[in-house]
Amino acid sequence: MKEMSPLLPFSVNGDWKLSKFRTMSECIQLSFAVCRIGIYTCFRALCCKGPPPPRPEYDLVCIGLTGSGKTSLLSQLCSETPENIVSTTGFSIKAVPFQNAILNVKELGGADNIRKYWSRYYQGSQGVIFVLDSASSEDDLETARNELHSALQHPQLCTLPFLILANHQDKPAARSVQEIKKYLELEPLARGKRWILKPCSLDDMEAVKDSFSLLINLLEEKDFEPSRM
Ligand SMILES: Nc1nc2c(ncn2[C@@H]2O[C@H](COP(=O)(O)OP(=O)(O)OP(=O)(O)O)[C@@H](O)[C@H]2O)c(=O)[nH]1
Ligand SMILES: [Mg+2]
Repeated sequence: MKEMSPLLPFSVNGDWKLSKFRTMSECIQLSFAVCRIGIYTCFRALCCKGPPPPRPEYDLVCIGLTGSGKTSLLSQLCSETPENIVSTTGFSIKAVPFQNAILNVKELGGADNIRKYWSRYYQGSQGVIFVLDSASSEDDLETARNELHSALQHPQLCTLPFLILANHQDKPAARSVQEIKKYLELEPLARGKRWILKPCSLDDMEAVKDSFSLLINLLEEKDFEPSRM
């Protein structure tokens, strides 16, 4: 016992050091394992990520009298410079990108001599955008109403969602959306159909984008209500 007693503290101290060493090495191993998992996860995220799912595409037709602002609105939505916009002769097609869909919009020129050919270009449309100038003369508004009624009743369009944009709201003479709604006499013609009537102007493109998002919801058959404003 006399010989053992000096060794006892040394032995306890040695075990303690050994266990401390083991704990430290386990910690280091654990840290390496965590790092390996982290690096592997980052690598997978960066290198093995597949392409994002394709956005659905919809074919739309955009109509409205000349000067109502169809080309201007569509150009802004495509982030094109608004300069050099001229009256559309015939038609023009733009792919308008949104976060959850791509809208292939066929704009038909709204001049008197072009409107009679509109219906030839309706085939294949999945939705309709009708643009009107809220500050136009009574005569022009009446013409716009007649054109809208014809479109709502056309066999190739009558079942499709409609987005009606009461544009030029920035002008002092612009009628309110309530006045326009009354003037357009959408009831009972549009009852049971999917349509949205929204005020807008070129200087508030966020509101225009919101209106298009509602149209996309209708195209996706989400959030269906027979009519809304
Ligand atoms: N103040 C104002 N002017 C607008 C607005 N939207 C369009 N305009 C102007 O209206 C004019 C006609 O616009 P367009 O985009 O060419 O009209 P459109 O409907 O494409 O006409 P067509 O191609 O002939 O059928 C342009 O000078 C535009 O700058 C708006 O909200 N407010
Ligand atoms: Mg145009």
